[in-house]
Amino acid sequence: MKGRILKGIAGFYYVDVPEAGLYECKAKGAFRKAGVKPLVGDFVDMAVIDEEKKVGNVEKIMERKNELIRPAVSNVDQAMYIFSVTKPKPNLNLLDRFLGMMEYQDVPTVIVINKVDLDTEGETNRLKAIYESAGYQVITTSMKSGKEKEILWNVLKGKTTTVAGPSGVGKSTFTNLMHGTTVMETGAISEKIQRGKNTTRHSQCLALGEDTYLMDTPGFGSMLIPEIEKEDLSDLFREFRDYSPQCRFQGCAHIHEPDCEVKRALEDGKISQSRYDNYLLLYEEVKNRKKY
Ligand SMILES: Nc1nc2c(ncn2[C@@H]2O[C@H](COP(=O)(O)OP(=O)(O)O)[C@@H](O)[C@H]2O)c(=O)[nH]1
Ligand SMILES: [Mg+2]
Ligand SMILES: [Zn+2]
Repeated sequence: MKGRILKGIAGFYYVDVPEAGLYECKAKGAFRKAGVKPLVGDFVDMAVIDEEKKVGNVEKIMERKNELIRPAVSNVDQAMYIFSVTKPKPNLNLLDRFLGMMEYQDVPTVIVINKVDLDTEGETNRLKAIYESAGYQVITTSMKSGKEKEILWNVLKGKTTTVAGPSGVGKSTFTNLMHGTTVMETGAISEKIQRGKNTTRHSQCLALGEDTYLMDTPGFGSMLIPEIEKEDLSDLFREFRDYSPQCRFQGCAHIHEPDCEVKRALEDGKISQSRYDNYLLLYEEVKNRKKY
């Protein structure tokens, strides 16, 4: 039977088979020998061992569309980064790190600014402008009111989306809101998975509907992918790529070099100061990072 790994804990993989339900599976020793580790998000072939107990074996892992490094999940179509206009206050440095990581892994990202009902200073529009001009889709919403439910659902529909963002911004509210629009039978699956939740947080995939999945992954945190070199960083700020080919020096870091088009774009207001400042911070961080 064909299914998808929605969760993995301590050597067990929970495989969702449409129509048939959720199976607790072990992976064949052959995978271990080949150095392949099944991932949350994998599409697999599964053999039933005990239908009553819903126990099976993962026989084959289908070719992956992609594989994220951290968190280790596969077959992700897009990322959604949620933050709130206030309560908690936005941390754009965290957001820019996240965007950089997703650029590095070629995962398109949609930005959601939540709690616009609490905005009294036009902060939402200021933030939206920064990221739209950087080339990102930005959705502003108040999850509490459920107003933009349709818009959000249309972004998710037919895709696997990994959701990230600081604590308290409304990620769980979002997940619940999206669950509300789903077909009944997937509800039971996600409940079963939720019940298995323990203190260590694991990545898990939530089936919202046919071909529509949310990935709830811990550990995006504030890290940068270790392989990123300072020379790579500029390309991870997508709007910089519009200007960097015209810099006088190849490999321009856009910091002290003369005739730098990125800095010119900054002066002209085409690149936002906040994005540029975070680039500088990350550049220093990567430069000074200890090599192991
Ligand atoms: N004012 C307001 N509060 C919200 C909104 N969305 C979520 N919240 C509240 O923010 C708090 C944190 O939400 P939660 O979904 O648990 O955030 P998470 O930590 O990212 O999962 C809860 O008390 C929610 O009710 C919103 O659009 N406006
Ligand atoms: Mg939550
Ligand atoms: Zn430059």
